[in-house]
Amino acid sequence: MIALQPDFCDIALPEGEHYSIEDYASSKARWCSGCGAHTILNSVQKLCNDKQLPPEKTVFVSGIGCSSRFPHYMKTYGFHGLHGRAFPVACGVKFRRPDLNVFVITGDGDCCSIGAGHWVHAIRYNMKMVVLLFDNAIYGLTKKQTSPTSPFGTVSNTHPAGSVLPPINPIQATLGLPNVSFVAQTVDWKPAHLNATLKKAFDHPGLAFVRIVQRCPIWMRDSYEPTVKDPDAITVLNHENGIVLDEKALKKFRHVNEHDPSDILKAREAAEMVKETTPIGLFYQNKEAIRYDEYGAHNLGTAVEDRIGAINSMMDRYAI
Ligand SMILES: Cc1ncc(C[n+]2csc(CCOP(=O)(O)OP(=O)(O)O)c2C)c(N)n1
Repeated sequence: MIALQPDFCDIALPEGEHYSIEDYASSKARWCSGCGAHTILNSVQKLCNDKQLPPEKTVFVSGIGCSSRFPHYMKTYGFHGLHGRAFPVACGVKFRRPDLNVFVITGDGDCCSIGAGHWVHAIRYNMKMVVLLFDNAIYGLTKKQTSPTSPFGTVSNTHPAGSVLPPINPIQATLGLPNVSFVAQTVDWKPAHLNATLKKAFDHPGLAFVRIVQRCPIWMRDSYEPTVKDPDAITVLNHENGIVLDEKALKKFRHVNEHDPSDILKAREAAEMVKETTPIGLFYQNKEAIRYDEYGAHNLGTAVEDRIGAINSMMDRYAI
């Protein structure tokens, strides 16, 4: 395997200086009151601060949707792109600028509907980045159309009599892809778990896919409220190599299952649990999966001179 220079992302601040949370906060978020995106934003700013990420070395790439407004609220580089296209943009950024910390912010419509093809290939490329799927199970920005993750029977503007197809389970779908290397799930209303999940994702040497079950109080209150209110509705996937909570935080959950994240077959089994409960934690991690960005940093294994030579000989074919 080709190795990257080891400390690409480590840009030290001058002695004695450090970034504060305010250094990552930009304009006031314009999401609805009670929207889960607010807590995710706080958690991401906390992560940036804890990790002391240089804002000029950090980029948030999004598609289109309420959630995709995220880059506007970070005082880092950002790219609020085209619907469903956050993945190819982020992969392009990482491929050419491996020194940057890259985050993808995408909604369930953005990722699992119009962007589904890009989602598949980004997982397989496994470039080092953190992907946050804000899953509110509805198209929020366009005011309540059925999304691929809407629960069966969801009443929406596109399906006034209730949706008729079974939803995509993004965890299960991602775990079915080749070269998948990190799949986790959390919920926006459990800050200790959310923070620990983001930290684990950032530390992963590859693409960390995190589905965040997100509250949309305007269009989907009935869908998430039982999970928020019922302490029996969540099951923590616990393991020393998983998302580790301290004893006090772990005690707040009634249901804790041991789950070894190195076992992909067990991970796929755990992904099936969604029918009875909302599992949160690290489903799967493989730190050894091939990373396409490592090849990009070295021109896919070809020396620059070879590439220039190839271009010149191609051009020569057209010379008279
Ligand atoms: C090519 C294209 N098709 C459709 C739209 C309209 N559109 C904007 S946002 C959106 C859905 C967003 O839903 P989701 O990704 O779940 O994000 P949320 O708003 O719920 O955060 C759609 C269909 C668009 N902007 N561009």
